[in-house]
Amino acid sequence: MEFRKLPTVLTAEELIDKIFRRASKVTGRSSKERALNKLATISNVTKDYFKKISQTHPSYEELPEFYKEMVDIVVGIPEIKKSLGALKWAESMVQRVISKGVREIRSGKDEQAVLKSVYGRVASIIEQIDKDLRFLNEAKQKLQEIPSLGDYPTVVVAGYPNVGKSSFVAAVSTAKPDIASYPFTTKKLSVGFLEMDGRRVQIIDTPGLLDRPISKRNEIEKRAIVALKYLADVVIFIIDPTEEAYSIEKQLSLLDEIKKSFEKPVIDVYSKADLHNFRDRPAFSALTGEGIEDILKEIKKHLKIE
Ligand SMILES: Nc1nc2c(ncn2[C@@H]2O[C@H](COP(=O)(O)OP(=O)(O)OP(=O)(O)O)[C@@H](O)[C@H]2O)c(=O)[nH]1
Ligand SMILES: [Mg+2]
Repeated sequence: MEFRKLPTVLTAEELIDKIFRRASKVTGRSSKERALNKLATISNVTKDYFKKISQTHPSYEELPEFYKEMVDIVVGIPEIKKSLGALKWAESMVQRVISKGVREIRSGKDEQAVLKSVYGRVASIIEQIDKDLRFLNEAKQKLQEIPSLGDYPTVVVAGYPNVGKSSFVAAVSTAKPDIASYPFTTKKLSVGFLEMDGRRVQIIDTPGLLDRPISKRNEIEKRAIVALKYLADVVIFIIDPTEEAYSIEKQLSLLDEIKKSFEKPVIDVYSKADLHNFRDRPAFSALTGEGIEDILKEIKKHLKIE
């Protein structure tokens, strides 16, 4: 699925401008012919524009579950459908106004008067869907945050905020996620790749999760949940035992919750090994590189790449 190909959507004002600018360039041998040609242009430009927008949206019901749920989280499938429906409505209204204008000109009505009235009515129809056009443009921007995934063995990295998930993903893969010293830095899923014995594996960095029920989770946390639910072949659960931001107890409770909810293999590891001496589970440091090889081996075992 490629949401990056969705086109920018013009506002009503921009679209009206575009349509009438195109119509203004139209010529004809007589005033009547010119007027008819203008109407044909308005009809075509509008039709093509709406078609371009609708056709680039996928059929949402048929998307694989991961994408369907992501679209619902980031924008809402019913809302997108409603706005696409509004475009369809506008399109048929515009065509009706044009047909009427064509009939009137052919039956001898003053073409300038007809044109003026058609312009007014077309503009008013498009203004009525301004909200929908703006919504679709915002939706395009948000949908672009949904990563395109390949059909590769997949590692999902999860844990509390600020524990070093993004630093791990950056250390082992091609991904360049945001890393910062404050919690909730990562707000969307990002995908990187690594080679394991010549095989491609994808690794997904997720936003930090707090230990709380799903019904209390916000839109950003839900992205992590969806990745765990649909994408993970194996989960790397990162625990920061320095307790700088969150207690080990809370982190372990989240680990438990994840193990119970998703029934996926989970490898739980300590991060920031350069700052502490806990070694009752694998420990790594993204800073010094200590322990990273061992964790990659562990992943390989779980993905049965050997
Ligand atoms: N000393 C040390 N600091 C680290 C290590 N890994 C990450 N950090 C620091 O910990 C902070 C958080 O790192 P991130 O990788 O952004 O953590 P995150 O889990 O992705 O955080 P969120 O996206 O907010 O959930 C940053 O200031 C990092 O520089 C490490 O191995 N050693
Ligand atoms: Mg992060």
